[in-house]
Amino acid sequence: MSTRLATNDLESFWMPFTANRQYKKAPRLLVGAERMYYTASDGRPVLDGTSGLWCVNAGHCRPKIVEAVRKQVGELDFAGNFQIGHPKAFECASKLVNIAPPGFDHVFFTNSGSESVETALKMALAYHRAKGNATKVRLIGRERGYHGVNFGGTSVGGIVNNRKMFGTLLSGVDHIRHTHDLARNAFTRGEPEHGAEFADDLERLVALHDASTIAAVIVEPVACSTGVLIPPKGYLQRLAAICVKHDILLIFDEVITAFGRLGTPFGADYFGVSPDIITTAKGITNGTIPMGAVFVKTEVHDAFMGGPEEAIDFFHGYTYSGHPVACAASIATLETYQEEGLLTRAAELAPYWEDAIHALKGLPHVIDIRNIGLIGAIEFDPLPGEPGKRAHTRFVEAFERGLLVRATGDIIALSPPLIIERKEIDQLVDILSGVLKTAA
Ligand code: PXG
Ligand code: PLP
Repeated sequence: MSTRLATNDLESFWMPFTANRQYKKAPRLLVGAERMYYTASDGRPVLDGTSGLWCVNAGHCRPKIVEAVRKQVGELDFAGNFQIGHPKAFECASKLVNIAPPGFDHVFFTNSGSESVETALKMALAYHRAKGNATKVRLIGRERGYHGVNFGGTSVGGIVNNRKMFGTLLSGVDHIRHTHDLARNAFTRGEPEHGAEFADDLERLVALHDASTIAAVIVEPVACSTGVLIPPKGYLQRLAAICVKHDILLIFDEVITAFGRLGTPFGADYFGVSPDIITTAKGITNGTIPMGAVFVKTEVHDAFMGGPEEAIDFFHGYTYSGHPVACAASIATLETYQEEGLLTRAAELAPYWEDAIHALKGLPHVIDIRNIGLIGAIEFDPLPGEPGKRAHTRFVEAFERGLLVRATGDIIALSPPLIIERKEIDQLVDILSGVLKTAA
């Protein structure tokens, strides 16, 4: 099979979240992968410092998952789940519930993080309506939040470039402030000391809109896409308490933090905070097959079950909700996580990881280094008038030197597969350090 592309072959594909014209002048192509490494189209190994796009938690092309997909696609390629079903979806849901935080006893399947977010937001609105609180219709997000790219997620999201071109978005949405505070928290190891009081910003919105109009608050426990903003100590606990006080549902968007990224199965476990709804995707199938799932507390689920038994309880679902191949991939993924202890492995590696990436302090233009679980971020002072360029240059240079990182704004985010070994952490930091020392 040819791994080279003629230049004109690149034109048809309008790539997502990409500077298409720039990329196509000097494309970076991946043609294979195994465990911790990609293979680039020129045959070079590239250490995966980002688990693909935060999803390949068990490393690439794991035989058990590959085999489960192969077998399923030849046995039952497709079966829907609208008023009919297939066993793998039930098996997958109950296995997921088994590793979920206490109280989360139902899952609703989707095909992506974006769809999980839309599902959760609609669920929150319908929940209050079913409980007789029909005025609770507002949705609250947070500045710098990322909740996917569909209209609901774009509306509650708080990244300006993801919003500003797309009109008025959903009505009745507001945002609490973000938690980034370099002045007080730069170079903190783990959770920042300062900023629990930022949670009180929700009280400001309650005072403005009245709690009787607010359905839900959605936040990422760790805001990863925007450049890894780690919640200050006590912040999430305080946010949860304010939600309880005002009968506002708390949605944790754990598309990245679920499935072991922080060293616990879910971010909710890590922070000891119990939300009402949890959105997931990515690591649910180790990135092998697109899939998402919304985890729901008993109380939320049961609010939908008050109507006649023959009435549909939630008018929502996707053609591919609970797709057999995705379910097979997910079951095999969960088995792999369990057999190899991957849902907690990040906790063992976290101290080594923390020391390794904080060693980059002092290199040119580095203004902050952040870490939690097996996540890291390095923030650069922006080039005057050219925001994002410094991180992009370093991302390209790292790729040339055999390391895949993710650039977002002037931040490099790191999230290697949870199977990473100490020597590979050393390799990652060595390459990065070489890049940071020499890049323009
Ligand atoms: N919520 C959160 C918290 C996410 O991180 C989504 C929703 C949307 O998921 P889908 O599957 O629809 O993409 C995400 C996805 C990056 C990056 O480099 C992050 C995501 C996706 C692509 C790139 O930070 N997060
Ligand atoms: N658009 C049309 C015309 C459809 O018929 C459907 C599904 O039947 C959809 C959109 C939604 O597609 P999906 O269920 O894959 O999200």
